Amino acid sequence: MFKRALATTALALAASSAQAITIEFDYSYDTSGFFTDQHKSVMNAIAGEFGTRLTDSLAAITVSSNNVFQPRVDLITDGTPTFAPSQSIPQDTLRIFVGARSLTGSTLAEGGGGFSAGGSSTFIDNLNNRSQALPQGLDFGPFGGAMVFNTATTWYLDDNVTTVESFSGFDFYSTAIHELGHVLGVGTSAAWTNNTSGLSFTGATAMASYGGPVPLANSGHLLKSIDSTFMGSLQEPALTPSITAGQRKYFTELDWALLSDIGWQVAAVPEPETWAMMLAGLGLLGWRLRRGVAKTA
Ligand SMILES: [Ca+2]
Ligand SMILES: [Ca+2]
Ligand SMILES: [Zn+2]
Repeated sequence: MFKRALATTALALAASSAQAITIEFDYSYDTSGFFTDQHKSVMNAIAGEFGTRLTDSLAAITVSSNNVFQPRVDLITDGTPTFAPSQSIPQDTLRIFVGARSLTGSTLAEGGGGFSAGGSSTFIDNLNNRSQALPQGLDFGPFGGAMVFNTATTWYLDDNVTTVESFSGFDFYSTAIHELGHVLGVGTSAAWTNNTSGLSFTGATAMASYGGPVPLANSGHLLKSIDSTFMGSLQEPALTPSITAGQRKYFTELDWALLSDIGWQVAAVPEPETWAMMLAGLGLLGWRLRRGVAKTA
């Protein structure tokens, strides 16, 4: 239903003048071998899409013998956490550790982030906001985070996520962009909390998009009955609590507005053909709560 032919009009690549974010997915802790080339292809498409539309400026994280940063690579809250070795992250880069395990109940995946660190206050401050505008807590600037997918789920792996076909199973792309929203701070950051009032999100960009305070289903998700738009078509946002088998959900304008309100610089809505290029990867070469997305019957 979002299938579109390439337009014949000339296209200005407006996004190319902005500073793109590099999204690195780190598979080195995928010990179960969940991520096949098909999975990685979807993740690469997402890295292209989000890396191009997020136009922020993130300071580098540079570790030393005194300044230690160990990203958390699991999202397990009921066991011993696993941290990666201390590591630096280049400027304008987000490093997201991805893996899979059997998740209980109806949870399809979880996303969030955390780390263990020690060092100077300047170093620690930079881990928390990567030189975003002060005061802290309004402009979220993480190192990246972690995402874990349920190995027990029957996933649909689309070899071209710009087209929607009939499918069974749960859409890996839709689930991954939902979790990426959490990694980027939706429901998991002080900037998010500071823009909520009870079960309403009151960030200015989102309110302008929705037409008033945006109703939430819980502290980290939009109400499922909300509609926004993707490429001009009405769609349930990506950041509602659940998705149905056979359902594709793209990141709607309201989802992007949430990111804008928690401090991300977001490029203008791309033309459909630009968006397709971004997905093809051609556009441009503290502890936070974990959040899940559930499946609906
Ligand atoms: Ca497709
Ligand atoms: Ca920012
Ligand atoms: Zn969620």
